[in-house]
Amino acid sequence: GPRPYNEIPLKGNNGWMNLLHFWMENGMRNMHVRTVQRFQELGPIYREKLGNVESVFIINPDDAARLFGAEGPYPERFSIPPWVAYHTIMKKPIGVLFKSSESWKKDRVFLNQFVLAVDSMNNFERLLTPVSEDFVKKIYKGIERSKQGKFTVDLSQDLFRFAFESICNLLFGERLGVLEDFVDPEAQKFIDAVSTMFHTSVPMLNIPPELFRMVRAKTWRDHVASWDLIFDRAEGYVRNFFQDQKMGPKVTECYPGILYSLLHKNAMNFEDIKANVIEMMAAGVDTTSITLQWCLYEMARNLKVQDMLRAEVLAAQRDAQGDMKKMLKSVPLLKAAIKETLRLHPIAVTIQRYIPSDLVLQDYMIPAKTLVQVAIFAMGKDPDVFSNPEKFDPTRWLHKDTHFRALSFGFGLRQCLGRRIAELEMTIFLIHILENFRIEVHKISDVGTTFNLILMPDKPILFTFRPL
Ligand code: HEM
Ligand code: 2DC
Repeated sequence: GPRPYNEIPLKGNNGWMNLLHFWMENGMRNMHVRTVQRFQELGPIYREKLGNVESVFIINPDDAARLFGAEGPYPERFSIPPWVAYHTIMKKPIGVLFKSSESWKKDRVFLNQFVLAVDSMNNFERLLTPVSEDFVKKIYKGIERSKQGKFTVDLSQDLFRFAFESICNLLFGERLGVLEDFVDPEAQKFIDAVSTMFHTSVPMLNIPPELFRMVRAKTWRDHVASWDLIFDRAEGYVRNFFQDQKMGPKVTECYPGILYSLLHKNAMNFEDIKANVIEMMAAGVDTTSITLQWCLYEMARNLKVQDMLRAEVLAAQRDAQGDMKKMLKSVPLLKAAIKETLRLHPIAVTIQRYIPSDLVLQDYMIPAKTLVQVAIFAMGKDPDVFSNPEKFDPTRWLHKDTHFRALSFGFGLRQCLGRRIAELEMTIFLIHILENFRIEVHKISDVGTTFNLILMPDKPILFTFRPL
């Protein structure tokens, strides 16, 4: 029979000592590197105790397949303790991100129709294209102002604004205008609060946040302040939406946004809709913007790939004669480039599940309720899974065996709710950039990755844009 659980390789049995070492080595911001090292030391499965969290880590696509095959009808992932603490203590309404069992399922099935289903996607292109067009205009302005026929810039702030403008236009069917020269300080505060909320989550990931709260630690106070701002601003946007509705419902044949269609179905109560809209607003800022930044970076360092992608986009443009929906169907390599970007630079260091029943992995018996983490950052760099893993090669995703290798948005019923939105938003953005500019990195230096709950570049990246 399978080997017992406690024989799974483990380094350091005392979770608190491990955490102490981890802190001293500045390991918290290097969570991703740690997983890679552990697999090298301990093999394809290991256990880890950090503070009061114990889990099993796996790296092989076949093991991931087995895990997701056994996730059951109500898959559950690790809940970020400070997020749960904030929502519980402040009595904030929760959406799919925090719900479980039937109440999660009910929200999720309803939301899927409007956010993830193929039909709903038809409406989104119209709302996303103008945002990308504005972004392109902004870069042209920069080129003009520089008077050098090129523009060198750290794009991270503008990409955050782009992502925020995009998700808000999808939700509310209304432009905020944060890509204009004058940026509404309230919008900027929201964007900054989401980043701070992620950043301040890290120290409280493996230590009960109650401890931080008891000693009134700055981390906890900053964390609370950023969630408060997120809720306050998001509720403000929802309220404005209502006031505008009262002035006269939108009488257009145009799609008025996700919030409108959720409200008009009369299937979910207002509190639940609001909680989910707030989660989508917060989820839609850092994720797509950071991924786009990495994609620009990889294209700038791999000019041959950039040329191939541009050739595909220009050919698609000729065929489609300005019809973006048609174009979106003929850019397979560009879509593969997004997958490839997320392989090398995932947002989530792992995808996790609590297994509902006993499960055998690598011939070890793992008991029900254990937290199992698929280390997707480590998988993306594993030469046994991806040949020449360090190479940015989108073609590896075309016509090859990619079984349980594309996990950047998670898997199954509990996968990313915003997946289709994110993919569409990023594809439309990259089409516009590739049609207009050549992208270079100002200084060729390796940019590393840091763990701010989500993985992100460890330093600013300077891009140079030249008109084609
Ligand atoms: C969940 C990644 C963009 C909303 C997740 C999960 C991952 C992820 C890995 C966990 C999935 C799992 O456990 O299987 C990403 C990446 C993005 C992105 C890589 C962009 C590049 C977005 C956007 C939205 C969003 C734009 C806005 C609608 C959510 C929500 C959940 C989630 C609400 C929780 C779903 C649930 O628990 O049912 N995302 N995400 N994400 N994401 Fe995203
Ligand atoms: C962080 O050890 C590291 O999409 C932990 O848009 C395990 C873990 C659990 C859940 C993951 C989280 C990690 C990273 C951030 C994720 C989150 C699930 C959803 C969230 C991946 C890997 C994210 C960024 C959502 C956040 C929405 C929120 C702001 C309302």
